[in-house]
Amino acid sequence: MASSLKNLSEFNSEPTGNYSRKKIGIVVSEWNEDITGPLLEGAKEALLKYGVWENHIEVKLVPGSFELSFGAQCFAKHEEIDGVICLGCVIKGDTKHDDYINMAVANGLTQVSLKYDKPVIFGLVTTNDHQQAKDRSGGKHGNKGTEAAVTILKMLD
Ligand code: DLZ
Repeated sequence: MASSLKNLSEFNSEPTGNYSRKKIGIVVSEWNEDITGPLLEGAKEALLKYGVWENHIEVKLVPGSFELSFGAQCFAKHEEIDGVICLGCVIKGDTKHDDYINMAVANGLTQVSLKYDKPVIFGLVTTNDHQQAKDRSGGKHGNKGTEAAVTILKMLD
């Protein structure tokens, strides 16, 4: 369904597990922080709502989305971490930089996830403009950070 017709954060099913012992790392890009800040808030709020303890959520900042893969690896290599959420925002510009960053992040996070056998969630907002990003970070299309948190809990079930 086209995103114009749907709040993207409406889920078919909720996470149902007991997540009180789960430890989650969240990597957040500082680039476009007016978007990534609300993504982080949405992710943390959802983790707490479904029972993850606050002191089991650790947040690391990275300068830009390109650095999310390295940040994810820093978390994933620690045995006590159960999974990693990566949050960033890449907005299309006049050049193809967004394609390169988005592809690098998608590939990098996939590699980290498979190497460490843990869920690593792609919470990257990739939009044509700033308004579309606002709409997806607590606006009319929901919050991709919330979606990323729900996704990691479902993957941990
Ligand atoms: C350089 C750059 C540009 C042009 N745009 C974005 C963006 O829209 N979103 C984002 O998260 N990061 C951007 N960056 C920074 C890169 O992700 C990265 O931090 C730098 O290229 C240094 O490796």
